[in-house]
Amino acid sequence: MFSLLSPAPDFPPVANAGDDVTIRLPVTSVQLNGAGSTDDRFIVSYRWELTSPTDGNVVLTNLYSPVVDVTNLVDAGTYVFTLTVEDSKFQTSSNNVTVTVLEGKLGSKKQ
Ligand SMILES: [Ca+2]
Repeated sequence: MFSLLSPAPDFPPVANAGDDVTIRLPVTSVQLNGAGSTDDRFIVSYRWELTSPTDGNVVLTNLYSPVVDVTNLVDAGTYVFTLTVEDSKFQTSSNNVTVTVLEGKLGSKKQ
């Protein structure tokens, strides 16, 4: 039963890690933007992590902000990053974004 005395609802946030990205070597960096994440009140924290692969030397800079800089994507392949956001009521939401790194153009392969 709804009562005016009950606490105002505070719905969970909705994380949005942005669109999937494809880059081609020798480009080894990309910026991911989670600013499209929403909440009925406000989001208090952002956290980015590399979910897959779990090894490697990928570097995330400013991983506790809406926009993260990813560098050192030196190996061609598929990388999955997870953005987790938390609202003022400690409710969380996660969303993945995939970064595909393609080999360089034919004739420019690594030695
Ligand atoms: Ca909320």
